[in-house]
Amino acid sequence: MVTESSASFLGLDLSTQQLKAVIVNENLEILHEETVIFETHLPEYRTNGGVRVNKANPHEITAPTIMWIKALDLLMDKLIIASVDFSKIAAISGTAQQHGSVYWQNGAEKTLGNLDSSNFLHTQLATSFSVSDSPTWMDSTTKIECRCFEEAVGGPENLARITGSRAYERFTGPQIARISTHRPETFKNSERISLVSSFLASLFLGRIAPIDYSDASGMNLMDLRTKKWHPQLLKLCGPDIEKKLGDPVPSCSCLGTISPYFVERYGFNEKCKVIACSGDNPSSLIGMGIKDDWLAVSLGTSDTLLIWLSEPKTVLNGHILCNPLDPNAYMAILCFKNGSLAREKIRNRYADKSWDEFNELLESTPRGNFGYLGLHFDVEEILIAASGEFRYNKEGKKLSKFSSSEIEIRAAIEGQFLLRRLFAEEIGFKIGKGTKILATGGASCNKSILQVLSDVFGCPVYTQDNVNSALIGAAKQALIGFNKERGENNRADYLTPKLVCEPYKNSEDMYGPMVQKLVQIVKNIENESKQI
Ligand code: ADP
Ligand code: XUL
Repeated sequence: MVTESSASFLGLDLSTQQLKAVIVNENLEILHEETVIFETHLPEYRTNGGVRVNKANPHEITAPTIMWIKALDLLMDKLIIASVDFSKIAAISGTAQQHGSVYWQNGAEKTLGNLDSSNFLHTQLATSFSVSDSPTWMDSTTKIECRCFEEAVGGPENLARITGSRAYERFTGPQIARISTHRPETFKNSERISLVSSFLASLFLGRIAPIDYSDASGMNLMDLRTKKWHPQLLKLCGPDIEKKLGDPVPSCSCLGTISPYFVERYGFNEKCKVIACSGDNPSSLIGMGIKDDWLAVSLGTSDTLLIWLSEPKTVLNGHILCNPLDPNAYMAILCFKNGSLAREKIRNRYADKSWDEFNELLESTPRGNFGYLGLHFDVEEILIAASGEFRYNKEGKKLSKFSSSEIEIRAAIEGQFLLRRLFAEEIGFKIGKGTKILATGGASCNKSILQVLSDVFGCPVYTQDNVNSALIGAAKQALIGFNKERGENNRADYLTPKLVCEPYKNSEDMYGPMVQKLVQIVKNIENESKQI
């Protein structure tokens, strides 16, 4: 039975489409949850799915910064209506879309520290941003800046070794560099620059919050090993950038106590701690509670793999971030755009739009699918520069179609997971005794699909009740930071995954060689795509 008698913790998730809050107790049991959806609850900002695409330049994808603040005002009101006792909240933390940037106007920090508790935040902070529309992680206007970042340190491989990623258009360093070159006056008038996560923390702190190490590693700016901004890369971002960014801090560190605004307006305890916020991927890692030998596989719109690493590998495919739980460890993110949408396409085409029929057909085919393999890149894949449909037989010969719906279905699902395994191994994930997969996201309710995942990786697959791992991760950050501040150790066992499937005996004999074969197939596909 969940009671509200003890301390509680507030976690927020400022994602692309919505702002969510969860309040949990010390056992991470959920007491309240509220959501504000930008497109529907704040239609006055005219976003699609929380963002605006510039018609004249479709690569420019932004979100009105003030909309995020108004969403917080609305969310707080929803929590009042839900009778939340704010005085019991011991600590707050948050998570947000990674890579986006917020530009505070000169004088904004002063305004933030002197807010009138009888008024909304969004009315008081309306003129606090020098750039009114924040570049988001979906923005890809920075091709030129990306090349400059790579050239500045001697090429993509060096940039990946230093910062954890080669230059990516959505990364914050190139975003900031673009603003400083295209809008020098605006840049000059920006007193501070935040990530979306540190911007969220700033609102609660009443001053500009530092960026945490994990989210900082999604900027192409920080040296992963020293955890300091890299001087040559910083230079590309414009004058006084060091002052504008401030020094990054360890994840889950306590930044201070909540601003008087929240104490007076909502009745927060003045001792309530604000814990550093982070990006949604690091927070998901925290929320899922995975460690060394766990692989987190999110089967959402796109498929994302999160991997715990003890060493920072240099990879040109994927991203290495500082680990939010262990200052000496790292984490890897592998994102595959063709996830659920590709599975849905296959279902619609070969299984009459029904997951039940899809599963029946999938289960009616043998593991290994007689060597038939399918790769479906309906949108250009991130880690493989290719798009289109590719089918192969056992000998690696290209085919235009397979002989039956069930072969098509198994070929596509095995192809997806073999590809994920190939990149996971390349990035340093070792499959062996004790390896476990934690599956999340929309498709993780499908046991037939999870069985293929289990067979291809040769390890058991678990799921967890809490689907929004980033949000629960944010609440857990609050709890971790609060305990650390009190000098107490954190328990590791808050969430208990449930075993769903185990691999069939000898599955490795089948899939091990198939992964090897895939190496050449991927090379061929990339070469073919280059020629088009
Ligand atoms: P997002 O990444 O946008 O948060 P979700 O994690 O909610 O997305 O996943 C949504 C996807 O889940 C849908 O596109 C749908 O294809 C997939 N899905 C839902 N139910 C099933 C099912 N029974 N089997 C396979 N996939 C499913
Ligand atoms: C990760 C990435 C997205 C964003 C938005 O590199 O771009 O996952 O964090 O959610």
